[in-house]
Amino acid sequence: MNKLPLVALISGRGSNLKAIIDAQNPLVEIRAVISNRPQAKGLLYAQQAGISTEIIDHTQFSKRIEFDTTLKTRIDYYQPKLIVLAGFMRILTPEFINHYQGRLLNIHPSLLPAFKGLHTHKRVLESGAKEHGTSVHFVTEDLDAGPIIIQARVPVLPDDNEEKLAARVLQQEHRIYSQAIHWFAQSRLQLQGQNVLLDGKPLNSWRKLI
Ligand code: NHR
Ligand code: GAR
Repeated sequence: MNKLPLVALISGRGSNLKAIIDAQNPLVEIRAVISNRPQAKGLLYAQQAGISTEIIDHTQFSKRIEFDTTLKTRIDYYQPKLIVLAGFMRILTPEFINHYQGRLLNIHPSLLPAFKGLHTHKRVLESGAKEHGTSVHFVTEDLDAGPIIIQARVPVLPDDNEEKLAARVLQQEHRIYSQAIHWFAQSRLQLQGQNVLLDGKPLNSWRKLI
């Protein structure tokens, strides 16, 4: 069987990476994990699993494009068919994004298009919203606005704080990221312009929400 070669980009804790590793999907081969932060805990999960790791410290680059060019060179060394952002915290330049058109995924901690950007849990709590969640999307130039593949929702509870809410969302992240990767590895998932196709058919909103 042909395994899907994958490279994961991380910046920190790496719980999404761990969930992908622990899923042990026989269709997926994680070729490398690259972090922009030397101290990222997620690197340890990769090392424990015998996966190659690299650090490309963004603070060592004066321009975004230089960081992105180096990152691209290192990613391409592993010849991945899929690149996943797993808690990766650097905005990527259009040149980088275009190079990986249709094979770059991100998991974002909100029900997109609501709450793009950073600090989503805090902002959701402040907004008084009754529900929250997470989305996996294809990455495009527009920040957190690429076509959505799959979402999961969670309730916001009366005694929630940022930590409790984040933990509830995170459980769902681990589930839906593995699902999206599995679909991609089965060659069932495709980006066509602004549409996501599953089995050749556009995904409509109720099929995205699980
Ligand atoms: N790049 C592009 N072009 N498009 C997207 O949709 C991207 C992206 C890079 C990362 C993840 C995203 C998220 O899920 C992501 C999506 C970082 C920032 C950010 O502001 C925003 C969104 C996301 C990731 N980063 C700061 C920056 O200046 C740095 C913050 C830090 O280092 O802690 O790059 O939310
Ligand atoms: C996750 O909640 C992920 O959705 C979010 O950061 C966390 C990373 O956790 N991503 C972003 O906010 C991207 N800007 P992890 O390192 O344990 O996977």
